Amino acid sequence: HNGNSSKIGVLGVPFNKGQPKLGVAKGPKVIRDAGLIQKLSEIHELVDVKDYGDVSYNINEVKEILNMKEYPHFASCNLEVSRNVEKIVKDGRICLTLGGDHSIAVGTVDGHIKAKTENICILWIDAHADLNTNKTSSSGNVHGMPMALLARELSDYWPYLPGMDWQKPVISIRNVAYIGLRSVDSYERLVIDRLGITAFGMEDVENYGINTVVKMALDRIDPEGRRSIHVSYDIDSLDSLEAPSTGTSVRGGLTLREGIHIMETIHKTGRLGAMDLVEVNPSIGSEKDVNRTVEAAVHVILAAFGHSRRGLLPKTSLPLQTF
Ligand code: Z70
Ligand code: MN
Ligand code: MN
Repeated sequence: HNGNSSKIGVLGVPFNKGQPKLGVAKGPKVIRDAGLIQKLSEIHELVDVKDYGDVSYNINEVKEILNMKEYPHFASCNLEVSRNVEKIVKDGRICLTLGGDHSIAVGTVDGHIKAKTENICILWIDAHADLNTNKTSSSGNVHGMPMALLARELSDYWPYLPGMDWQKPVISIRNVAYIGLRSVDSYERLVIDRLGITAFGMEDVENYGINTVVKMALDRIDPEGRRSIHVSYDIDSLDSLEAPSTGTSVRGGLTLREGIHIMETIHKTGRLGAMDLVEVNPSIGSEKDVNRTVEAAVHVILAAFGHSRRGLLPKTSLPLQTF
């Protein structure tokens, strides 16, 4: 592992304007209330976790953009997200960002890129591709657009976006892989095909198994094992039965075991640079549904930072005669 692998910085982004359901702004609170910080610090004795609190922003009065709902909020919030993530990564910590809806990944990826000297790659774990532009989106919801905003190859398909000039440099789509797709819009599908984007849908998880899928994904986006890995984890990648409390749950998704397996594999690379955990919405479903969803999120996060299902050896070994 690299020297930073046990230093974690947690950032909350209670942002809900990338989609219409308000409760997703309470994601950071419910995940923290489940004891996340304490549980992270208990993974093993070398873990050093610092909570940087929640991002707040002042709205910049930029002009509205056609078919991008709440665009001024999106642009203003993501600038602050980027600044905060950049600072946390420069502090030598792996930045764990708790959303909020998935539109905040524009800021988290940007901050990660700006903080690192080496190139980064992205693993986007999601039921959806989030690859719409304002011209192809049928919803106008910006949480369906972050990957299209980040991809260099799609920059010509966007109008000039006032208030987003800070968002540079963007990443090549060749350094991005998807896992978990099962609800892809037709123009997103076209872009995936035309650009040859590495995209593992649920049928690939069935055909190859999750272990092979993660290995193939990493081999494509980080063939030499030298990049800083950004994992953008949408909780709706998990099956509706595992994570019911999310805005757009889609059945037939990843099991929690598959979700955990992905993050254990990422942890073992020693190159996780930043992770987003987004789209947990505690206003959706029953109390039991919310608890189940939050527990799933916590499991996935703990796996990313080295929690082992094999258990830990004791810190000090007792004299043998004790047994
Ligand atoms: C659709 C759109 C989306 C999450 C829904 C849905 C996108 N492709 N993303 N839920 N997390 O509106 O663009
Ligand atoms: Mn998403
Ligand atoms: Mn999604």
